[in-house]
Formats: sequence, structure tokens, C-alpha cells
Amino acid sequence: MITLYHFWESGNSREVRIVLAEKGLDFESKVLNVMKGETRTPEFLAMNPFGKVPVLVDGDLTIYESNIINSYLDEHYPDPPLMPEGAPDRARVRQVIHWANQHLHANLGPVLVESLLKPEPQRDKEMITRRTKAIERAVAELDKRFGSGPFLAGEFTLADAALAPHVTVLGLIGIEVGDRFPRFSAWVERLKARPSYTKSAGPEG
Ligand SMILES: N[C@@H](CCC(=O)N[C@@H](CS)C(=O)NCC(=O)O)C(=O)O
Repeated sequence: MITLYHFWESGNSREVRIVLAEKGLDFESKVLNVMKGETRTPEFLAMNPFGKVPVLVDGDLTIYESNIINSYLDEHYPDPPLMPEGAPDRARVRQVIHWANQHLHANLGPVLVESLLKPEPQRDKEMITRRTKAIERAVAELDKRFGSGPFLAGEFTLADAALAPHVTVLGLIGIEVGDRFPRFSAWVERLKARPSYTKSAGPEG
């Protein structure tokens, strides 16, 4: 049985829940509230020394880092495959995931925390503005990467799973992509329409 240590509101946790859902894998859910420091206990730090969710346990294996967990799941439970065939296309998927971590997630996480969890007077508005511009640049860059297929690398892959929890919440921080980036917007709607997106949502949706 797979066990997932996660937090419903965590986008990185949702990346893994999406892949579990895509593969039809059940898991035992262990919810840790990161806002209450529940990932900083000695027991949890023994599983992930960085004190972050998600962490996946499968038999003797304990691993952290959402993208590494998802690669493991795709290799160990290959049906349906979430990586394309062929080394060049696989490299392209990994490149998008790496790029998104650097340019999208790195800016989006702090803005979400600052804008949604802090009272208005305490917010670092300069940081919000600077990082929001970086997110808008990341959206423009992603918009250029689509080919003719419905997803980032043709069919749905680990790249889409890595981005879905993040690109679908841009509206929460006032980034309305709308008509400016039609391919990006259509892709976001396709991600939201997948059963794995609904299934991976928390109890509050
Ligand atoms: N690169 C890691 C990032 C994980 C991460 O930042 N997790 C956050 C929740 S989204 C967390 O557990 N934060 C708790 C903390 O830092 O105390 C991944 O993709 O798994």
C-alpha cells in the first residue's frame, strides 16, 4: 500500500495526487498541516530532512520531492505511461518541469502565501509586484511552447501533472490570462477537465 504524507492545500502535494489519480492508484492519506509546523517533527524529518511535503512511502521506499516521486510512480506503475517514448521527447518533458520549478513555482508560492495568508497591512507589496511580473513572463514563455497536441508534450505527461496545480490557481492572485494567451488558457481548461484534477482536490475543493 502506498502512503502519501501531504497537505491538501499544497500544490506540490497535488502534483503527486494527480499522478496517483491518473494511474488509478489508491493511497493511505496522512495529512500534515504545514501551517502548524507539523512537518518539523523528528519523525517526519527522518523521512524528509527538509521538512516538506509531499513524502511518499511505498514498501521499503521513502522518497520526497514531488517530481522525483512522480518519476518513480511512472516507472514503477507504468500503466498508463506519463512520459513520451523516445529520449528527445523525454528530455523535453524534464526540461519543462525543471524550468517551471525555477520560474513559475519559485515565484508563485511566495505570492500565494503573501497575498492569501497574510493580513493586508503586513504584505510585502514590492515582492508581490516583482514576483507577479515574473509569473506573467513565465506564462508568456509557456504559451510559446505548445505544439499541435492538447498538452505540453502532446498527450498528458508528467510535465502537465507538475504544472496543473499551479497554473490553475493564477486567478487567485489576480492573474487573468484570458485572451492574451489563448493556447495557455485552453490548456488550463483541459487540465481542469481531467478527472485527476477533481480527484486530487482537497475536501474543500
Ligand atoms: N521542491 C519540493 C517543494 C516542497 C514544498 O515546498 N512543500 C511545502 C508545501 S507546498 C512544504 O511542505 N512546506 C512546509 C515547510 O516548509 O515547513 C517538492 O516539489 O516536493
